[in-house]
Amino acid sequence: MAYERSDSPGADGGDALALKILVAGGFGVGKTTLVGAVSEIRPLRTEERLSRAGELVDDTGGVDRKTTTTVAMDFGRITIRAGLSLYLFGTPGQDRFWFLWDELSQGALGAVVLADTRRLEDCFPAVDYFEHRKIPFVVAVNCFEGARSYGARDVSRALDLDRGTPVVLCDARDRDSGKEVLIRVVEHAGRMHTARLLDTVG
Ligand SMILES: Nc1nc2c(ncn2[C@@H]2O[C@H](COP(=O)(O)OP(=O)(O)OP(=O)(O)O)[C@@H](O)[C@H]2O)c(=O)[nH]1
Ligand SMILES: [Mg+2]
Repeated sequence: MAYERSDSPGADGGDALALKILVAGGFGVGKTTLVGAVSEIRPLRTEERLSRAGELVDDTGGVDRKTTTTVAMDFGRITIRAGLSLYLFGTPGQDRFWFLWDELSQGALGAVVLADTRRLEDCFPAVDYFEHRKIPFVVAVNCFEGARSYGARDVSRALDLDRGTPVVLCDARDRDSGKEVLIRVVEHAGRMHTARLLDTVG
């Protein structure tokens, strides 16, 4: 189920709608940061310290000053407008937690794939994952300082995305920027789901 109706009323007095959105992408790309920046509730986090033992398996190359990593998920909530809120589920970034993705993606309306242009290839698995499962997604480039800036078109080409897949630039630490990304996901997912519906009836 991609959404649920909650008991609290929406602006027009109708039921409020709560949609599930995943925030995915490679290790250390800013998923936990994004969920924390936009969430109106204190986000649920499952961070563990990156340990010396983990250095052998945790790929910290290119990720500066990172001391913790997500081991299960992030959870947050944001109201997009009266009557429409999003439940955000941030995925763990490391390969060894892949087994959690199927569970987390159950019932998701759409997803954000966060990307870092210094390590663009790290988001290939997330892109593949959502493409195969036909879960609508947008690619959000988290613009770290010091990273060369690329246009949305370059990123789209480098990732070999379908033409309709939106690419947006963002700052995962900034609430408005994060909210903008989430609005794009909802719009894109809405278009994709409508097109599929028309396909099945037509
Ligand atoms: N300069 C800069 N630093 C950022 C930005 N986003 C995140 N960071 C930092 O980058 C590091 C990684 O952020 P996280 O949010 O933990 O990344 P993650 O994708 O959740 O990582 P995993 O769960 O371990 O895969 C943290 O030290 C953040 O403070 C950004 O936009 N700019
Ligand atoms: Mg994280």
